Amino acid sequence: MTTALSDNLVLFGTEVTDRLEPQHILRLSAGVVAAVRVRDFFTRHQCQEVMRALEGCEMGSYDERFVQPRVAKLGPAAYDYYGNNGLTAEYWDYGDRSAKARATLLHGEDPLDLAADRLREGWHDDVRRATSGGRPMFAGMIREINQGARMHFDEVVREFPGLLDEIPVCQLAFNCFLSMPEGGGESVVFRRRWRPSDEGHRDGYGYDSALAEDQPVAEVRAELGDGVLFDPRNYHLVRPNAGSGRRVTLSFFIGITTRGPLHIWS
Ligand SMILES: O=C(O)CCC(=O)C(=O)O
Ligand SMILES: [Fe+2]
Repeated sequence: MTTALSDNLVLFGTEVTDRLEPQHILRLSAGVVAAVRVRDFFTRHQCQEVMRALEGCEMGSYDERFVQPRVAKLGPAAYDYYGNNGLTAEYWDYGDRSAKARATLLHGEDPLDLAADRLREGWHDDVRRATSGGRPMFAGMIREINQGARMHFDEVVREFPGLLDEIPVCQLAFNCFLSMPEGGGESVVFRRRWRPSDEGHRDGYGYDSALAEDQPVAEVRAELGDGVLFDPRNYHLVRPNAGSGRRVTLSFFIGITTRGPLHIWS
């Protein structure tokens, strides 16, 4: 017997690919890869077009009482609109308005449709909006994180039990980078999931980064147009921008259910 790691044990790394395949999504779900970076998920030209069209669009933000530094976005997150009886009326209303505003940002087309098409190609099956109480949820916010995001996790089945009609066995975060700053803006994913005892180390939506400091970590610096996927049940954070430029993504979660299609929501 040896205590050394066997050569075929898989560690926690980032895979970079030009083409998304079902294997990437399955390896992320199985937890043997930390992140997948798909090069040129959108072309440079498509990103520039969305950014140009976005100039005429007013962005809101996450609830600033909880999310500091401020994170601007177009479109609701379930996180902000979860009441005692599920999603609030504002979620549906703001979701409808945001989807309309987003629907023409890419030469009159919806960048979410493009992202969903690319995911369908990569998954070899359908991509649908997740439903809550029978209603298709909003999916595909446009989010601007320039000053970083604190370490947190996202796990819909734990944070909002009963929200999704179909329970995903695994949740992935998807971010397509429409604009990247000159430096910084890395996504950092730790091989460490939430534990109940972590609640004592929570401040608002963020957790003390010391909780994950000795764990394997993957750091991804996306290039313009890249699509980055990871399992957000692992603690993750975003490093602040360095130098000029904005960090803007098209973002949603992906639920992998025991049936074929992927389910997406924000
Ligand atoms: O923008 C990123 O790199 C990750 C943001 C995030 O927290 C998420 O997608 O869950
Ligand atoms: Fe997150």
